[in-house]
Amino acid sequence: MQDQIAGGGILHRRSLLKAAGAGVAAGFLVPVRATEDWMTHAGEVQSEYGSPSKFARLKREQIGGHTFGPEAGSSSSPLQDLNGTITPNSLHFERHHSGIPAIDPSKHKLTIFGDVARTLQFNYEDLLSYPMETHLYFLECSGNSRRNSLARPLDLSAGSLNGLLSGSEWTGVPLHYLLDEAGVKNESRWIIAEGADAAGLTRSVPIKMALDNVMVALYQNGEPLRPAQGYPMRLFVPGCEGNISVKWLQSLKVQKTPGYTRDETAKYTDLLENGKAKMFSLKMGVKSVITSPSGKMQLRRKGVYEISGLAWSGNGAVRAVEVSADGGKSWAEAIFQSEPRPLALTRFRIPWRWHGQKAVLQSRATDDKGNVQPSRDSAIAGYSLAGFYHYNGMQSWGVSEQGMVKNVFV
Ligand SMILES: Nc1nc2c(c(=O)[nH]1)N[C@H]1C(S)=C(S)[C@@H](COP(=O)(O)O)O[C@H]1N2
Ligand SMILES: [Mo]
Repeated sequence: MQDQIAGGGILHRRSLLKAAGAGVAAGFLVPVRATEDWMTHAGEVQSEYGSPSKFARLKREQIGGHTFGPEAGSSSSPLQDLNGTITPNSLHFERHHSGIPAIDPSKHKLTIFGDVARTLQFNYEDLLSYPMETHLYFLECSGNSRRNSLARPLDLSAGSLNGLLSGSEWTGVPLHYLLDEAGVKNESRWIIAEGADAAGLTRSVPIKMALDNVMVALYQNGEPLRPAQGYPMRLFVPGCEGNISVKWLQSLKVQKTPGYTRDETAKYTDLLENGKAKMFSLKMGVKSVITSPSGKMQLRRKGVYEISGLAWSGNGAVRAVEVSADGGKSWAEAIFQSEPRPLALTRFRIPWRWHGQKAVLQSRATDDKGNVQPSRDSAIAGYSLAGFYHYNGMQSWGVSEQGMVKNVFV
């Protein structure tokens, strides 16, 4: 096994190509014939708005158990069925506290008020005429993967467990343009953002962040925001917990202190074991997850597989991802399939040979600030498990001798 570079069957980066080579060459020997139904008659006509192949069977997984009913629910991106780093808009994860409002943009306004030289009000058309910026960013709910902090591992898919995470190209108006125009007073430190949904979700954003890379997002992956993502406009705070990217944004109040709103006191604080709570822990930690092979999958043949996954960090860009197939005893550095960018999803891969052995697949990301993704034990140490947020421990997938892949704790 000269290609093996770490325990449990992790292979050198070129191994998969070599293994694939034989199969691809054989493929050319099969002649193409018009025997299939779809080659015998014309297909569907073109459409106004496209939809995926019915064979691709893509769907968001619904996450139940929300106390206040289905409108206070969420759905997760099917990470195991996607590749690349962009989540299609139709599969972007959703988290709504009071359902999706149907906002008519001609009746919606964004007001900037408080400690400013002048109160400003913008309508949708006004904002469309500002210069915009476009960036690739991830969005992750701080409750993502929280079920891995429970006592026992749940047998769920990668998307079900870790899919309150999506990656998009976000386009919008840099918030500092609007704040400059309003004239923020010197002693101001916080901006309180409020949504126009029935929940009136309200969060405080440090002004330093607001003047740095925060935007009022209007487009997602090239099209106007979907209602579920905040149409007609949302605040987008890169690298931070999803909750602070207030959807259906209707007001920004500039002030000296945080708002200490319901949404950042009763919830979205990190409760510690000693009964104290950390507030405003906004940045998402460095994290990664193997999306294939992953939970609920079945390996159907012995041979070489491509391990593929996503890595990201709220502190900057991902610098490296290591992969283990023997539960963390040995590691090898994965290859980046996509260019690592700050505050965006990065796709990694590495070949792996499975000959029927038991294995535990894990990935561990390091960001360019030197933060290393913790093990599950260190990720939960010191926190109260009642109401856990910001879980960024390593995801472990156990592979049985029969090829069943399952969420495990090691
Ligand atoms: N107004 C408003 N903004 C909101 C929410 C909400 O319920 N209402 N949910 C928040 C939470 S908890 C998250 S994780 C993200 C989810 O964004 P998405 O639904 O576009 O994925 O939006 C945030 N912004
Ligand atoms: Mo969230």
